[in-house]
Amino acid sequence: MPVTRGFFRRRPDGPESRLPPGQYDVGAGWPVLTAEATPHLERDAWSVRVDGLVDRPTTWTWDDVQQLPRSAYTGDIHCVTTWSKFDVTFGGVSVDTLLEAAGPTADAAFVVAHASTGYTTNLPLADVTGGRAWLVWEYAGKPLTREHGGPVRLLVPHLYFWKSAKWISRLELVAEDQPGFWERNGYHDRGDPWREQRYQGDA
Ligand SMILES: Nc1nc2c(c(=O)[nH]1)N[C@H]1C(S)=C(S)[C@@H](COP(=O)(O)O)O[C@H]1N2
Ligand SMILES: [Mo]
Repeated sequence: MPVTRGFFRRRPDGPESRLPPGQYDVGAGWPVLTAEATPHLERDAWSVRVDGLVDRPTTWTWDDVQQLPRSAYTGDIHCVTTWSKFDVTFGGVSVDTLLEAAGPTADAAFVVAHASTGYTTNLPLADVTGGRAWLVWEYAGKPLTREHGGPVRLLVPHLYFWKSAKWISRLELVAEDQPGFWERNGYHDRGDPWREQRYQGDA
């Protein structure tokens, strides 16, 4: 996408830019980035559990999440490998809906998102509440494909995309931040693209 990249590079990164610092517009494609083998996970075999520091540990199956109020995200996503993708649309359920049911305790301050494959990533609780995080099973109106985390993945689009765990199976609420897979390997504990929090030690 040389034309698009040139267009954005002529503009300084500032309030007018849609691109966080150090990012480029990947265009129409959607790269697949996975540090593990893509699982074959049938919808009927999938479930997600919200547990840890909650009053009511709760498990939802595929049929269960279909009964919840639908919530969609349309906007941009940003990968730490420097691609950003504009105007993507995901459909699913707000993480707020799941947390309201499970009832985080007063001590809950962070979340460890677990994938059924073993991948983990850590997030401040504040980053998955307030309408900023979803469990999604649709992309552009179609079922989310396996390689992109289907049947259901986490979506936290205001943070770098490694925080959006594919094949989500569990949200564990904890009191202290616990680095996940990439965070133990040097990536930032929060990962805000606008503050360019790529690596441990970045502001
Ligand atoms: N379960 C799981 N989730 C994951 C990963 C992974 O390896 N396993 N990779 C992360 C990384 S580093 C990125 S950039 C995004 C990539 O999502 P995509 O392949 O749909 O573009 O998924 C994130 N979620
Ligand atoms: Mo990534």
